[in-house]
Amino acid sequence: MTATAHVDRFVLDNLPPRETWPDLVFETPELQFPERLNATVALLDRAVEEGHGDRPAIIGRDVRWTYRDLAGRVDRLARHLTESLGLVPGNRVLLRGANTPWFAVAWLAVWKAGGVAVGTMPLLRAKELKQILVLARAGLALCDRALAEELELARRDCPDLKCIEYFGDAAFEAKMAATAEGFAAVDTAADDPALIAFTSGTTGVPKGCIHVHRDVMAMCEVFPRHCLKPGPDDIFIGTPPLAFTFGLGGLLCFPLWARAATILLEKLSPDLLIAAIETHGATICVTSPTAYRQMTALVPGHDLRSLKKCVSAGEALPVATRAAWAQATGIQIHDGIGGTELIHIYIASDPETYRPGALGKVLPGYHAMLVDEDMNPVPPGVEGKLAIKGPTGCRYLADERQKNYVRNGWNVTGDAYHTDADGYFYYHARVDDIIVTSGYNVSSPEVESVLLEHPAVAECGVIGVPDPERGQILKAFVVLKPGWSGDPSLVRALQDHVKSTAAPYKYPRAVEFVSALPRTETGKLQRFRLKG
Ligand code: 3UK
Repeated sequence: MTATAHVDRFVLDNLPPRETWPDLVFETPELQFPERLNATVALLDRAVEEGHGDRPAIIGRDVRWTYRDLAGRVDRLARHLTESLGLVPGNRVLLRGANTPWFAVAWLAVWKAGGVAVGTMPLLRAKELKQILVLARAGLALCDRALAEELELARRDCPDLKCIEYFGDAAFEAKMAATAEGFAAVDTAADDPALIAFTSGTTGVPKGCIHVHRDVMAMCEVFPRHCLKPGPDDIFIGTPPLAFTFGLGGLLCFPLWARAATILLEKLSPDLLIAAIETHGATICVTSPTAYRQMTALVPGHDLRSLKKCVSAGEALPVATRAAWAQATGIQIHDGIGGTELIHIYIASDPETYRPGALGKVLPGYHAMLVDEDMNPVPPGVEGKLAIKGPTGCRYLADERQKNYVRNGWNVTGDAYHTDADGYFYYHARVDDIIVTSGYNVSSPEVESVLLEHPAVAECGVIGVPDPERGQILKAFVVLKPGWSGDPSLVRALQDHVKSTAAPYKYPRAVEFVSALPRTETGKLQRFRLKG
């Protein structure tokens, strides 16, 4: 192992004990990384050296930066961070902003300067920011001026936070313009920490997942290389926040890795996203299943001829959503499952070989198996929990829960699936979202998927509610499409639809019509909030 470049050893010293790490395996040629690796050098500086300097890199509301423009800004900010703000390698920098060009610069500059980026979702409140600041012991924050308020509130209780640098206004632009050009990248080791990604967990203290420079490059060498296959002429667009590793990969690292362009726009609702695809001629869209559902109805009003590929992740992609999108656009979605602990996608579907109802196959570089409670493999067709290992894996920052996630060297994600004889993985649910009713196991996403096939249903969520006779019964919360009214005859029609499409015990005995469903910023349905 080569020497760390980290002068501040906080993250290195708070890695989990070695014996609780997952096995890391680097089997394919593209996963053979050098010992010294800086993600920004590999993704950006190398692109300029290779002659891509004049190609478009980042397109924002009112900017269009080439690779050279972007590299220049990254260098200035990296210089400012180290020379004016005193950043030393290993320091944590809290990052807070919507998806904007300067927010992207912040990530890349922190990496280039050897810092550890701690991304935070734009909607987080002071209380949550404070938790993260304390856990990551961040001394510095780069924050979009528009999101100052909650961070200023959090700051009062965080004496370690010495400095907040605000970007996104004229004062900052002036500061950058006055900073000298060029910056020599910190010569980080491939396994020097580059980011701490906090999980969008629903309960308890957030868990910080440590990822090193090599992990950033490994995520590019798996899903994009083997499945999405972007090229320099592609233009990415989408919604996941850069603070969510789904967005960090899909909207920043993958485009740079491919020497392609990325469109970073704030607050993209489905109607704005579909309009932006058309205006900018985007070729690859990265978003959630809900957004595809909501955009489907809007397709007829738009010219989407530029669009070639679509990525969906974050929660299950129902068969009906995939089919309706394909019908409207001719595009079969790349469904991918990933996680904050693994950094990005490890099982995905390829439009050419997808099977209806299947999530997809394990991607080259990862090994996956389905296991029972005792970590014994289960045969095809039988429900089991996913155990996965590959070039990336779970390393929580000083957290006892490390040993719940890693067992015998495998990452155990908490999701149940079955496989078929050809190695396709069929997603069932998070283990916690499996409902036991009258002794039968039913998965929420499966029933939701069936309900979504009914023409009246726009969105739905299924949970188990206590029942004296059956243990639990299924209850569906349904958002109707315009023009439908939630009366008792529709309740019966929805129940009959489930009974006739799936095993009858899977039908929801209770149905409630609602105007919206609670979702996280990462696009996940919050079923626990439906439980009230
Ligand atoms: C669920 C899915 C079915 C699943 C993520 C792509 O979602 C990401 O990370 P998180 O840590 O959550 C992980 C969990 O979310 N899930 C994600 N994708 C799918 N379920 N089908 C899918 N396609 O329970 C998983 O364990 O928030 C996704 C890339 C990076 C990510 N961080």
